[in-house]
Amino acid sequence: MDKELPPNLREDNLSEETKTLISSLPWEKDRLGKLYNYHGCWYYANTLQGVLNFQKGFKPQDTDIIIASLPKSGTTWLKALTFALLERSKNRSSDDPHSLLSNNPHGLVPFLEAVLYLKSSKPDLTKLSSSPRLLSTHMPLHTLQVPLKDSPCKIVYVCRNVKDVLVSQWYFRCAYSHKEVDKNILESLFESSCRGVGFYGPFWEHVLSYWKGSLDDSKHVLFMRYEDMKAEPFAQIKRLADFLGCPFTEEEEHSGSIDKILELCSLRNLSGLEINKTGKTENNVHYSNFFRKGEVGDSKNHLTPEMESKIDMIIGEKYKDSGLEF
Ligand code: PAP
Repeated sequence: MDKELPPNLREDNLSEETKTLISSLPWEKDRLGKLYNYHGCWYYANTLQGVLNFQKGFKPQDTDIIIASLPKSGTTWLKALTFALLERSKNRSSDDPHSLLSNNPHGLVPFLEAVLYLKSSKPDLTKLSSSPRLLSTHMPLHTLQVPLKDSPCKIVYVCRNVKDVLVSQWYFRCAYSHKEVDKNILESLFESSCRGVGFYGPFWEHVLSYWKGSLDDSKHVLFMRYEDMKAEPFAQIKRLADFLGCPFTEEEEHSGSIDKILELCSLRNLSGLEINKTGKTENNVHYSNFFRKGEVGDSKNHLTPEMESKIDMIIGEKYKDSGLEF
C-alpha cells in the first residue's frame, strides 16, 4: 500500500536523525498512514523529512515569493495568477507561447517541503526561474519562517472556507487513490479535522498563523481568500499585483490585460489544456485531480446540517477575537 502513495505521503525516506525524532512525537493513524505532530502541525513522515530538510538548507533570496496555503484552498489558482502576473514584465515574442499553456502551475511553482526539499537539504535550485523565485508551501507560518529569519521575501497566503476545503480534500483523496467517492472517507476526514488532526492541520492554527502574520507585517504577508477571488477577481488580482510590487498600469487596466490573465488562469481554461488533462506532478499525482468544480459553497451538497453547524461552532470559537470572519 505504502508504495502506491505519492512519495511525500510515505514513510520510506527518513534519515536516522528523523527516525529518532519521530519516535518521540505524538502520532495518529489515518487511512493513508501515520501522521506526526511536529511543532503543532501534522505531517506524514516523508513530508516532515522535507520540512526538516527545508529548515536546514533553505537560503532565502530577498526577492523570493512564497505561495502558502492549506491543501485545497486555491493553491493551483493562486500559483497560476502569480506566475502570470510576473510573466507580463518579461517581453515574450508572439510566437513564444505562455508557459501556463504547456506546464501546470505546480510544475512552475514547486512546493518546498513536498518536492524541492523532500529528499535533500541541498537540492539543485538552478532550474527555478531566476528572479524572483516563485516557491510554495503548505507549512504553517512559524515553521516556514525558521530559515527566512529577517528576509524581506514576500508570502501570499490563500485561505478558503474549511467546509469547502474538506469536501475538496475528500474528492481529491478518492481521485488519487482511484477509489469511488466514498462517504466514509468524508466522515473520517470530518471527524479527525474537528479534533484538530489532519495533514497540515489543525486548520484553524494554520489559518490563524498567517492571518496574524499578515496583521503584524502587512508588507511581507498578504492574506487572500478564495471566496473574494471568486466574487471580485479583478479587485483581488490588483491587490496581489500591488503587494508584489508589480501594479497594473492604467493602460493595462483599460486595455483588457487583467481580463486576459484572469481568463488564462480560469479553471475552465486551465483544466481544458492538454498538459492538465494528461500530465502528472513530480509526486505522481495527475494534474487533472487539481481541477474540479471550483465553486463556493459546494460543501452544502455533501455535509449534513449537523456537520456544518459543528464546524461553524469550532470556527466561531477558534477565530473569536481574531477579527477573522467567514
Ligand atoms: P492543492 O492545495 O492540492 O494544490 P488547490 O489548488 O488548493 O489544491 O485546491 C483545488 C481546488 O481549487 C479545487 O476545488 P474543488 O474541489 O472545490 O472544485 C479546484 O477545483 C479549485 N481550482 C483549481 N484551479 C482553479 C482555478 N483556476 N480557479 C478556481 N478554482 C480552481
